[in-house]
Amino acid sequence: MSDVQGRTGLIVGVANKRSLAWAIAQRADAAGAQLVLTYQNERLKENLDELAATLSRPPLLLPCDVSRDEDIAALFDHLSGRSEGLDFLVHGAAFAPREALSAPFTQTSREAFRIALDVSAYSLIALARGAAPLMVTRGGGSIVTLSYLGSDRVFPNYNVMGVAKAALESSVRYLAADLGTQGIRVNTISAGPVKTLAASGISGFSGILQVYRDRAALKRNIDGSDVADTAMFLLGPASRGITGEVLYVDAGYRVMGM
Ligand code: 0WE
Repeated sequence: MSDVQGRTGLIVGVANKRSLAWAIAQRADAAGAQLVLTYQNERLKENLDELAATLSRPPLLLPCDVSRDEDIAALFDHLSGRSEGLDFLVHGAAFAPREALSAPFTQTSREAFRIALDVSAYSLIALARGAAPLMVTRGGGSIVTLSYLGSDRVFPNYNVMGVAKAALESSVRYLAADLGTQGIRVNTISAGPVKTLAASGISGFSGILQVYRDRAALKRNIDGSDVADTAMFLLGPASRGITGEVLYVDAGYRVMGM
């Protein structure tokens, strides 16, 4: 029994078993939520099929490449035809072309900038717009997205993703103001670094993990379960008075002065 028990939620951004969106999906499923999960393309669908089979309730799997308006329209067309509406949305999609995460920031191309902000920030606005009417039928809802402190501070190689996360966090505040009148809350979890598949292969990533472990108040790194528990709080009624916020799930890294 929990806050999201009997609720219906859409989770976007599960790419593999190490995705933070997957950690949230597992926890929401265990808590009794009915889930809709999206996959970006047919190659990733096979992955998601295997993961979905491990959940206690079979989720609905739908295609959605968040950079395509047609995909987002088709997703919400499908969900509108189902009548039960939507109680929550989890957005965990992010992408920047690999070269933009290794070359000097001044080398960021117009195309890499466009892709990073489109996939990682604009997609939240488009998905929130689609989800809002379905949430209104349920008397309100909760939207949670995933961010990183690179929005505010410089981390080596995070580069244009930092710019995208700044846009994402600002979008959270504007969406919270816009959708608050409909009883829809919008918040973001700023997670400490986790060795997801997206992060592996980033040069210097284990160095970042080590700096976090050394400096964080709790002297450890965080994992998917830390993020998932905070997500349950933000998705459920316990956080009913919170919107437009950035919650740091970083073992206390950000508050340390040295
Ligand atoms: O937001 C992220 C990762 C996002 C990400 C990762 C990749 C790798 C593969 C976006 N796009 C891509 N594109 C690829 O081709 N994080 C918070 C994790 C992360 O990524 C970093 C970090 C941290 C922390 C990249 C450089 C430096 C630090």
